[in-house]
Amino acid sequence: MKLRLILGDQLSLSVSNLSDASVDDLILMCEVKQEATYVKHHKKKIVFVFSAMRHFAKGLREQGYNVRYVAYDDPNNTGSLLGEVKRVVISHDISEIVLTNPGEHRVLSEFETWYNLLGTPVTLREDDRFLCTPREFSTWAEGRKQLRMEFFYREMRRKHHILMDANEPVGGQWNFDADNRKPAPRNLSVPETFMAPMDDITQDVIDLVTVEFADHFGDIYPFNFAVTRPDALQALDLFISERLSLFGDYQDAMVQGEPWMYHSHIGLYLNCGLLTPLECIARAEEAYHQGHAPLNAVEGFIRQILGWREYVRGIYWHKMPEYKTLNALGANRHLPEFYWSGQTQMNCVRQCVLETKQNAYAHHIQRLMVLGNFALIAGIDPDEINEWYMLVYADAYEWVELPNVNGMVLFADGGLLASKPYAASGAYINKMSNYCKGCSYKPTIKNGPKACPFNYLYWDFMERNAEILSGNPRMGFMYKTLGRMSDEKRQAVADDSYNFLNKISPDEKV
Ligand code: FAD
Ligand code: DLZ
Ligand code: SF4
Repeated sequence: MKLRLILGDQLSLSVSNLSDASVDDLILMCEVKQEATYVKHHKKKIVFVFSAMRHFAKGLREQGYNVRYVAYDDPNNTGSLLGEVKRVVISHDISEIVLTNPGEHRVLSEFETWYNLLGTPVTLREDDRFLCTPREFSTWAEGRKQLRMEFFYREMRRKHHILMDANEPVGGQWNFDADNRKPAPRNLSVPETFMAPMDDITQDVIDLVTVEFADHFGDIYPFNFAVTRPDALQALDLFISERLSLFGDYQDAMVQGEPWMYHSHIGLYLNCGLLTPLECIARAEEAYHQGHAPLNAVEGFIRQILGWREYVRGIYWHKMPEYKTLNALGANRHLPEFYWSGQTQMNCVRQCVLETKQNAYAHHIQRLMVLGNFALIAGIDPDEINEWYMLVYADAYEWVELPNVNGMVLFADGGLLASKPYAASGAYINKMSNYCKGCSYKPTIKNGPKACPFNYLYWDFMERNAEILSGNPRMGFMYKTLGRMSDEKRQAVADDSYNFLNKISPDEKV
């Protein structure tokens, strides 16, 4: 018989190593310490992954497959993927181990050793749930100095014939961002996110995680994530019917007490396999053609999945393992304690951390322009902030987390992914959110004890990295502005930044 190992992010019936599965094969799924603790994942993420795994295994059994499911607290659980595969190989007559390429380089490197360690043939198959293979991406990337997402995205639109009018983009433009990204009006009434019912399987997992992962970050309750494909499809439907039409308009808006906004909240389902990218894209495209959502929203949403999601995965496989070691700006400050506790007077950071803790979710602009922007301009060590992003979000897997952090947020790849760092002062956060109203600092004050730390840290970041960044044509204007600043002003920026950064290092409350 063949052994088919299904990982916690391969929960799709269409996954390639199940495509020719027969009832005579053995399908192995295992909850292992190795995967649950290589970073100390948010408790809610572990509940989500384990419960989704258990539901998926149940579904396979109901279809007649022979499934060996090893629960975390099984006394014989070896704690590792190899250990569990070895137990099967020893006790069964296994002719071949059939795997689908994993989402993380770390796991792929491990799989590649298995034939030598086990002596049983190992076959690795493409993960064809993605719309661009690593090889196709590398072919596209070869010879290009800069790998701009926008050009990749256009090729993906053409290749998959999405939002196309023959050879032209629907609406005559590839990108409608000029119509998007408005701040939220005061009286906005955001619809509730999808809330899945909880069953006994999830309750069992919650009991397990409460005990076994007590020292991990995050809240388990409330637990409303879908853990089955039918529920994940309902979450998608709810997004399409209630939020998609305003997705573009408020894509970059942040409102205190509204963690979900008009985003889709499907990233965790896509990444573990409960939903497939093409079905999400098709539902959005259909909503446009039926007149239920405008083109700026639909194109913007599709670009995230067909463009950004595939593009960051391409970058990951094209550049790993070196990509993980990059630190172009030489950032080396320790991650401040408030990334865990939320205990800071910076209201924007506090709100985003506390929502992350409660929901294992923050929307893109919170991740990028608040939590990421702070890490960038304060010069936080890439390894420490990457570990943080990897463990706090329910949708985090290294193939998507790492390029977003090292490329988009930290500019640690020296500009391979982003043409310039996404650094911003308090003015941006004030424009796009209402956080500043409840803050001890003032976004309009540039220096001194009441000044928004993002203001002086922004200029301090520019000073600190002038050698690397001042030649960047997209930064020219900012460096001209810096050059025109008086010596007193530059000194005030340096002093305020020095004092502030010295306080966060020994974790004083700032
Ligand atoms: P929506 O805003 O509704 O977008 C729809 C879908 O598009 C998402 O579900 C996702 O699949 C895709 N998408 C959107 N933006 C991106 C992007 N930049 N990269 C890849 N896919 C994208 N996304 C993850 O899936 N896992 C991560 O670990 C992750 N870490 C991130 C870390 C940082 C610092 C930043 C700036 C972004 C990160 N993202 C990550 C991308 C994005 O923030 C999340 O995909 C999104 O917030 C998930 O919420 P949603 O499903 O409501 O997305
Ligand atoms: C995220 C995760 C967790 C928390 N636990 C498991 C697990 O116990 N067993 C498993 O097969 N997969 C788990 N996963 C998902 C894996 O970490 C993921 O498959 C790899 O990182 C490769 O992308
Ligand atoms: Fe954040 Fe500055 Fe606004 Fe406070 S004033 S919420 S620190 S941007």
